[in-house]
Amino acid sequence: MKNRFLTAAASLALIAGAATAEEVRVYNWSDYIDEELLAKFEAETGIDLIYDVFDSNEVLETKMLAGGSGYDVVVPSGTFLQRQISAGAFQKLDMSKLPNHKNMWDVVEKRTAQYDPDNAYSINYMWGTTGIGVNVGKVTELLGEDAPIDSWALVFDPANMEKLAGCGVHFLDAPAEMIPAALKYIGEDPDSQDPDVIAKAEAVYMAVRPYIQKFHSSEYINGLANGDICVAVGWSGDVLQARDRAAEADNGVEIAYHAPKEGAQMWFDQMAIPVDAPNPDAAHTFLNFIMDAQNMAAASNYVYYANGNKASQEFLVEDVIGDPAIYPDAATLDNLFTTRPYPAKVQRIVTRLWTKIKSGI
Ligand code: N2P
Repeated sequence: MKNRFLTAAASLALIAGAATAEEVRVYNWSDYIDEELLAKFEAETGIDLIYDVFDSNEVLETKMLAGGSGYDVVVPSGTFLQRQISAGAFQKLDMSKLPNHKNMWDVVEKRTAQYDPDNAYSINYMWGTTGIGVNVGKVTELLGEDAPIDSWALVFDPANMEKLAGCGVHFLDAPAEMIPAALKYIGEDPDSQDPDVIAKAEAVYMAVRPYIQKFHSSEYINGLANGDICVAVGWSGDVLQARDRAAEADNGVEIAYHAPKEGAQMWFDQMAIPVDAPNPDAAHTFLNFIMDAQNMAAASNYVYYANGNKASQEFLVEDVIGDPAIYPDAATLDNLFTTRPYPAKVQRIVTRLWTKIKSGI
């Protein structure tokens, strides 16, 4: 019993030390990191990492606007980040604590500056597209060899959806991406903030609503991989993870991802530090760890999303850096669009419309 010999002051210091053991609380998207990196962070820094996940920008935004989330690092997409910066939800990054910032990629930084001027509040974690994942075998069995798996018509044309309904179709529960996709399908500006244009999405959804099994933003990964569903409107890397899980299970399920040819949304998920983060120092340590070239490459190699880190590129596997669905070539890039945040009044209209679409009445 060594501690019997400790002085009272030393014991108190120990207790205080235990109570203030450094910890960092990170709130990131689900299926978005190699968990070995989390253990590596703790081993390298001695900081306890509490890692929670979400699958909806709206859920994160509610926490950010309410304040007091208790998180040190959060990961909104660009348009949401922009709105939350305006609301004063984040603190400026202290670049002196981020030596690995030199690894970031100017091509992505130019784009993210649209949401966060000078990239003063955030770093890019990953970026990707919103498109369609299919079980190739089932979809061609139901729609024939020329099934339009690379077109929004697959999921917005009721004639296709009627045939697909039996094998299971999931849509993302992400109005800021799903409304623009429907507008793109009917040839409208996907970035429209005009309530009359936005209203046109209602008819597109109502025509296929009976055939949508579920609106959910993360279950589709396993759903596709297991063969429980055959189509999902989903995020690029998530669908590619489903493809991998199916291949690992060796269950005969072949999954493919397409950013639809009519045009697909490109988004940027940004790591930022809430203004009331309990431990901003540890938050910076986490961000700096993530911006290490090898760590960032390990994350992308695991989740099949592109990142904003130039130095990581030499460590990316060919399956990632060489896949235009992940790192788009010029032709693919040409077909991608971005959106701006909805102003508050338009956002209320979008939220109401989405609730109506989901309820189907
Ligand atoms: C990760 C999904 C992140 C992409 N599962 C959505 N911005």
